[in-house]
Amino acid sequence: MHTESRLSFPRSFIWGVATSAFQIEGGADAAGKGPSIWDDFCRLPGVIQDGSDGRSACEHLRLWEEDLDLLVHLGVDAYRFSISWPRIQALGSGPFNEAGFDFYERLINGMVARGLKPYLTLNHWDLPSALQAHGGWENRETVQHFVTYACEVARRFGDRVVSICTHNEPWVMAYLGHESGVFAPGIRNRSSAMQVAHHLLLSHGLAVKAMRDQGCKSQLGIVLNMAPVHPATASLEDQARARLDDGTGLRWYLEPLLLGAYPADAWAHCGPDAPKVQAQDMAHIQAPLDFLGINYYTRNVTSADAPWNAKALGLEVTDMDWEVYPQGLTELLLRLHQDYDLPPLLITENGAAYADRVEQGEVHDTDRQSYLARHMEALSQAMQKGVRVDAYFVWSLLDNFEWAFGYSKRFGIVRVDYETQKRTLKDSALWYRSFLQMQHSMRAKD
Ligand code: GCO
Repeated sequence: MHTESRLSFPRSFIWGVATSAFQIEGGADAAGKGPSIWDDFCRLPGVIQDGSDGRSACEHLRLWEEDLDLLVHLGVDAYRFSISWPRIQALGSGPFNEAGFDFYERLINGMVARGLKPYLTLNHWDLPSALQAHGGWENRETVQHFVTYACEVARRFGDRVVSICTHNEPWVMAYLGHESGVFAPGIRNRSSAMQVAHHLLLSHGLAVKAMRDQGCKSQLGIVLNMAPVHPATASLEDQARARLDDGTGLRWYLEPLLLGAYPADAWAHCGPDAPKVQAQDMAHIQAPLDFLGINYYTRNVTSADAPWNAKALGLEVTDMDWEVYPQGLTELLLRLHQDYDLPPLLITENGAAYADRVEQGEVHDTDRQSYLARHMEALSQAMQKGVRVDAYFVWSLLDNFEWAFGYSKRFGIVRVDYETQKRTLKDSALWYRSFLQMQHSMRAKD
């Protein structure tokens, strides 16, 4: 594979890997931790494909030093991780849990001591169950609890973490959590979903302002999942459908942040399910961003009749059956650059699940390596055309708990044997490592 030679990135570019708390930490009942909505959701029959849960996951709570050493071995500049809110505040309001804070204190200090830049996420979906008992994100009071939590984290860690992201993928929490119900908390109600989306955005804006007002030095922003939406055919129906899906899935989240308003076409489509928005909410949501994180995996193709099935059409797909479509990343970035006045962008997640095989202790995941290389090339193309992107994070460092798919899908560049918790670098990790060595030697020549 000679893709590397076509890749050109600024010397200051940040390379990393990403994980999230619930997917790797385990330690579900560690000292002082409260349950999260994902702990509860996993107990419902039939919702997790392999019947598993996050109780032990990758046991990162115990093995965090080994995992940080892996990051050093890979040669990444940065590590994107998330904090489990119920680990540091069992009920999501009231007293903070010092044992929980100790863990993140050691983890962050461990990164700093190893020369790794910490990129912290406050909410990667594991809301404290106690807040869900009062309506969770549908209840406007959760907004204020989140701001309190954010300010406490920023007060303790803001001097050491490079960046703080409020929410990871609000669309997933709103839509998958409250409309289709395939993710925690498993609610199926469109008007709840719309209200949740609004409260997530509002809590983001208020938290950013509050953290900034208290003098937090970290870069503050949010992470959205994004995909270009293509019509399956040139028919007017398919085109209209694609435009609407772009409105409800992408612009619904992006435009309040950047323009201070919901997109009119998607709003009209809400009908009676439109969220309740109070005076000043939109101004709060539009708080200036130091960065916007983008998680990119695939494109969406929409069709007015049968659902689009990339695999059945013989297109290249990953083990999630998501189409491999690297050019969509270039397209997406160029479109954003053209349509909006953007803050610096970060690619906060990009990666792929494949059904890896272990052969004599090795994993020759050329499919994942090729996926990553082609997406890095697509990123580099957009940057060469003038889009400012400051960082790229591979999803994920480790195989981990892939939500409703449990442990049946492997996204890691490092394999995890869940019986022994042994970590093994896959070929994709070795490739990323040598790519990073090249980047670093170019920097050293300056
Ligand atoms: C997301 C989440 C990750 C997932 C990954 C693969 O982007 O959905 O941030 O937690 O594991 O995306 O589905």
